[in-house]
Amino acid sequence: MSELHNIVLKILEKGKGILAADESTGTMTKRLNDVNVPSTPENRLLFREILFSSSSMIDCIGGVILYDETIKQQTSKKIKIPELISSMKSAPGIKVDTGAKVLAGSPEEKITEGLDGLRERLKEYYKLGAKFTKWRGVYTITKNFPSKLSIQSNAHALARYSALVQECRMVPIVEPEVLMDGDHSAKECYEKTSEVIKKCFEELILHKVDLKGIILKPNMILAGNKSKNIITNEEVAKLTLKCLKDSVPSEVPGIAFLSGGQSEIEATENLNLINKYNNTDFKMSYSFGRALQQSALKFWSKNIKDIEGTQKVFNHRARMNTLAAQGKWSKDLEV
Ligand code: 5MM
Repeated sequence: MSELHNIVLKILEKGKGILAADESTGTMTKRLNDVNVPSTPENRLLFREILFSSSSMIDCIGGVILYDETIKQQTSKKIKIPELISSMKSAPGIKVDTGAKVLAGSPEEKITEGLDGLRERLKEYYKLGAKFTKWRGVYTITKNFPSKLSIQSNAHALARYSALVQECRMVPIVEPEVLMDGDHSAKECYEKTSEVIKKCFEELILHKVDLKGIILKPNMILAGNKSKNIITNEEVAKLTLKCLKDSVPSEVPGIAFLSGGQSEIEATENLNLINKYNNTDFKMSYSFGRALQQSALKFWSKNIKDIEGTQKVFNHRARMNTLAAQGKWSKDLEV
């Protein structure tokens, strides 16, 4: 079995998922400001160190996606962050894109940048202990979007990124995120997500990426957050499964969903149903940012010295999602 395939299986073993703690400084500042905590490097580290040393890291979190600032930081006890994560039997990962910028030729859309100098940055991250990486392409749904240009150019970037990452012996997380923003129906989300994912695999294959050594990080199939036609959780799960079954090659070992602005419980409930109905060979887990951290951040902001209390809140969410990744979650466990 290849080294990369092994890393994927280890990250997603026994219902484990991924903690997406790769908020750029701008996003993290917004998250902290929303709960009235000043966004300093020390505070960003403090909150993240609390999460990374929680007990659920050992049995629930197979990998943590870090941001450039965090992977180079040390804990209060002078332990390097990637070492702390590895000591919790989890894999350190790193976001390597440099953000979504205006797409020339279709200025209302975005193209993710970061390919220039990537090979050299990857070598540095590998030395720092990273076992996997992440790159996110973003797509909006409106009457005319996502355009062919945005679908094609983001797929091309995701594939070039993935090939470089595998060359450097790390697992690429391929994240094409079709945003939930808008009044589109679930049917439109299904159609656009299918088109986006199919194009990504066309490019990944063209760039000779080993599909057994990647993790796909897609959105679930949801109606837009301003849509009047909300669908049930059962329908979300069934449409999501149908979309992935039709558009993801069977060699791909693992799929780890983003939460995309769903509430914590909603994301867990949908993941649970996806696993209950899973009729594919894909491992279906989570790579949540907001849906893993929201309540812990809220608690911590009001009890900044209460490390144990914050970890209790985080451990609960991680455990609920690991149960959901095995189709074993139920609402009564949430109390
Ligand atoms: C954690 O948020 C990530 C970083 O976003 P920025 O680069 O904009 O700061 C983000 O890429 C995240 O990994 C995914 O979108 C999934 O996060 P959610 O919150 O949707 O699960």
